[in-house]
Amino acid sequence: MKKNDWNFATKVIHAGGEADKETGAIMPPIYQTSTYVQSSPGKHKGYEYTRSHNPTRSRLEENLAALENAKYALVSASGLSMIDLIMHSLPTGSNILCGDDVYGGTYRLFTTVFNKQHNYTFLDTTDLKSVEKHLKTKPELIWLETPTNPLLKISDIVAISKLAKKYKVKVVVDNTFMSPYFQNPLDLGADVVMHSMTKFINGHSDVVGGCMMTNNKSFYDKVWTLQNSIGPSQSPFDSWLVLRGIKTLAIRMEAHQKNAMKVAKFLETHSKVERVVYPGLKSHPQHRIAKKQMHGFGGMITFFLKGDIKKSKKFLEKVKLFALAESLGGVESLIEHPAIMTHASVPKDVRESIGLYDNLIRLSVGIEHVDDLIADLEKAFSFV
Ligand code: P1T
Repeated sequence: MKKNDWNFATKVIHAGGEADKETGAIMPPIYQTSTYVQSSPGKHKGYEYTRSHNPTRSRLEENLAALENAKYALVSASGLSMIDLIMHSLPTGSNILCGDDVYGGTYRLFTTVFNKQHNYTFLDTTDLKSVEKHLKTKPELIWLETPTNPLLKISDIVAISKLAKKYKVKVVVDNTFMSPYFQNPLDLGADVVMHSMTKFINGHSDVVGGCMMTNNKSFYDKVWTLQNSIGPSQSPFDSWLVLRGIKTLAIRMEAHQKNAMKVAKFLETHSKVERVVYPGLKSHPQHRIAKKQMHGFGGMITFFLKGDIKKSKKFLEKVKLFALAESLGGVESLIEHPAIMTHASVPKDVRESIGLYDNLIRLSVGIEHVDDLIADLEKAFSFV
């Protein structure tokens, strides 16, 4: 059986996972080295310096490329550093379309760092008519987060990629919330997919990392050259930890989804909840597109608590099993308040114009026993 024909659960364990040639070690060695000895100037075994290449990182890149059905993968030190490299790869003065609901750090990078270099237009990418109107202006690139962070809005990747091809616009999808297990944007027509590996891909809340996958060699070469020139490469040890975490991605994602569906249904019927947003619920505005382009609905839930910011804070102080913390995608459940925490850098009027209100709470549902998670939420509700 060829590697490309492996099922996902086999790829996560075996892609890039051959036994070590020298010793037979079943786990890849951590090449904790900054440099490599050359036999003559310029004569080496493919590795010169760890900022440029490292064998442990190469193993991870091989694995990631397989998971997104891509020819090329590049790993960097954080999700944001990968977004930074992609933005650096565009000609100065580029016009960029971006979904109006993205991770607060992405918004901050675009509006306070790259706004001096490029022009950003934020729009609701669930509205295809608006997307086409903007694509007609022939921007350089359209940046999609789908589902979005934190409102879980879903954009139609197939439809947008078709339109983008018509107007020769590059499509990049931040696939962090779904992980390669539940969604493969390249298969749906996107040009580039990127992830914060800090989240589901690593899955154990002990690494910060980013990656991008593509079939476009010249784009990969450009971004690799930028990474080598600017320097945000991931350390060998962190790459090794991700290689370790990724092996259980398939079973973790199934467990996240199973729990999230139960928690979403519990919240949907709760008298203290105004509204629940979860792609797996029929009430989700893009549930139909979610079913079409995703292989599952993931572990992220957003809900609006009845009441004001004081009530939200009280609720967040009272959960015990759900840890009040930024980030997502780890085996342990996390809860957070986007307006105060992950999206504080988005101005209040911008937040509210897209529906990101102060009573919005985001859950990253972990893989604990779901009854304990629901009991924890129920107890916290009793205080508000
Ligand atoms: O944190 P970092 O690895 O640099 O990744 C940034 C990033 C990019 N894209 C999405 C969709 C993200 O959610 C993130 C990081 N998000 C959080 C830390 C958070 O709590 O939402």
